[in-house]
Amino acid sequence: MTTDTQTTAEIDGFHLVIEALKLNGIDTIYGLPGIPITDLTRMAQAEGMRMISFRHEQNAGNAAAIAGFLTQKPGICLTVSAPGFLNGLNALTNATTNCFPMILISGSSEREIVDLQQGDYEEMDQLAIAKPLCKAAYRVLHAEDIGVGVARAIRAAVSGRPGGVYLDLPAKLFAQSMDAEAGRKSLIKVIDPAPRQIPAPDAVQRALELLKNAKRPLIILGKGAAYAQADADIRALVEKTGIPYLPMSMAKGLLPDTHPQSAAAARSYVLPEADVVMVIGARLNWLLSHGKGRTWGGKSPKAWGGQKFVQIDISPQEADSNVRIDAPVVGDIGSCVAAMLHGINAAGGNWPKPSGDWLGAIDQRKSTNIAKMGETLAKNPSPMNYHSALNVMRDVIKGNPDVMLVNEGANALDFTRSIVDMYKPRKRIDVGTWGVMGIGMGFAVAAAVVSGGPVIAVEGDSAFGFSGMEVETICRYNLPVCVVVFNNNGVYKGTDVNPTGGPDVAPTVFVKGARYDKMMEAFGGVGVHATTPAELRAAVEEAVRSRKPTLINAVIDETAGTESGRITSLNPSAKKK
Ligand code: FYN
Ligand code: ADP
Repeated sequence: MTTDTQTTAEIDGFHLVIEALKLNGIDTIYGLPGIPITDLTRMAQAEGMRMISFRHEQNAGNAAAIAGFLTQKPGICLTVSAPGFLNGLNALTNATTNCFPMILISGSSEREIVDLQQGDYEEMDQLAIAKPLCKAAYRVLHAEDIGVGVARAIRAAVSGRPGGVYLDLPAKLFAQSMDAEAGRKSLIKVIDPAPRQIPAPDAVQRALELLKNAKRPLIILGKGAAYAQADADIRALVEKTGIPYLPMSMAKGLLPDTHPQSAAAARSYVLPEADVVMVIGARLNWLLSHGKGRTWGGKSPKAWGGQKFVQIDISPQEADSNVRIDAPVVGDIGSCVAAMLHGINAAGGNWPKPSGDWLGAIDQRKSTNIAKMGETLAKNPSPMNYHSALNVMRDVIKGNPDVMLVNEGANALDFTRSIVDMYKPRKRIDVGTWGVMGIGMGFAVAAAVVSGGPVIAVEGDSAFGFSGMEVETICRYNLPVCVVVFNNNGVYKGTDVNPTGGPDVAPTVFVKGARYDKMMEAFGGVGVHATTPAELRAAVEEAVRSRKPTLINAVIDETAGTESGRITSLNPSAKKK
């Protein structure tokens, strides 16, 4: 459909923005209409873009961010000024922290009034506020600069280490008009937005030498490796070297979790014991105990110490951020892994396999942990607990490996990560680097929009609350999303009591016996109240089959779970208990 402005000799700012995005292959906007961008949302739809409207900008922002991760194109989030912008900013910052490419486009109030602080409608210096919280931030004041503004935002989001970009578009810009031909000529189709970065041959050689001489090598795959979409080469690198690997949470499925070289079930053994660790697209941050040891769940295994590290990363500044990196390999993961493979192939059959002792010790740990897990999963307690419920989810994902799995919570996150095996790359998306709650429904919407296939969101009842209103969005767009709320009546558990005996419940406790399923029914979706694994199984399988928006209120024993899940060590009060 073509609108009036386009057929005349003039083109306005609204249409230049839309055309600039479309020219760069961007076909979807996640956002929320309002002043001054309501017409932009209407016109984008009229011009054939998919406009997914949310109920809160943070969820739209999370959707855009994960769409960026899944597609390697910047996800676009569109918001109104000041408060809407701030709501979206949370997701933009989270995207930047997670290295997801995203562009937050916000309308803003009149510069002249904002800069003199004269009290405009939704007055705020948005550009200044966004700048320290994202990878790059730009403002466009003139219609003829829209092409450059969008091009710069795209390049900044996807080149090098991906991240979040803020694009500030003042209200006046949209109404500006210019000669249509000149306007279209001013738009830029970005050539090679994320140029390959080929690693230096000597850096590759240094890394190969270190690996070759390792006695107890280990590979850690992070979400950067998943983002890179170099799946076949990564698998070949792991298999040709025979090195055991550990997937970070969103790298699960890069190789199937059932792969014999997966050391996931021996995590706390392999991390301190390895002598050379090759980290591919993961940072040695808190999730890897800063490369130093100390771990989780109240355990205190020996510090790592003495390991040598190879780190493959696109950011030259990442190496040495926590511990010495003996062989940094800087470049895009596709090129780096290809170069490493080339070196390994060149060694022909002479590439040494890791020692039998090392592999045997890992296998032993794995078998013990897997057997222990098997026993726990086989139990069928009443009421249902995390394990008996997740045993069902594990089977469903095994039977439907293309389903996208969204996961957030504390125990609901930790148990799902270790119990539910993933079989394909980029099928598991979760709380990421910050361990942030609230990504659930935004991620679920985008996963359904991007993949076109079924999505299951395993949600703690607390985590679900942060984005729960988007079940209306799921119903409105009729998305094949099945939300499973693990309902144990509270944050961590539902058993805390107010020590004063006063009328208020404890801060961690919710309404007991809440029926989250009714929320989905309110908007025309399917709601199911499941109290047994059999009921849960039937409901999830039906949701995946029917593709109807579904919310299953899975009632979990309110005494199940531990405070802070597996990261008790970060919670002073849990440590004290
Ligand atoms: C893993 N494990 C298994 C399996 N997979 N056992 C049997 N079978 C299978 N398939 C074992 C694994 O060896 C560990 O046991 C244990 O299960 C847990 O595995 P996990 O989850 O990989 O390991 P761990 O130590 O919890 O990982 C640390 C972590 C993780 C920091 C990477 O906890 C994490 O990602 N946390 C994020 C938490 C978060 O963001 N929370 C949100 C905020 S919650 P052992 O080897 O015996 O240790 C707000 O309160
Ligand atoms: P995880 O949370 O899974 O451990 P992180 O988010 O900590 O992963 O790390 C991802 C790393 O991957 C970042 O250091 C980032 O620079 C890097 N990265 C992202 N994309 C690429 C890419 N295409 N090539 C190389 N490195 C990448």
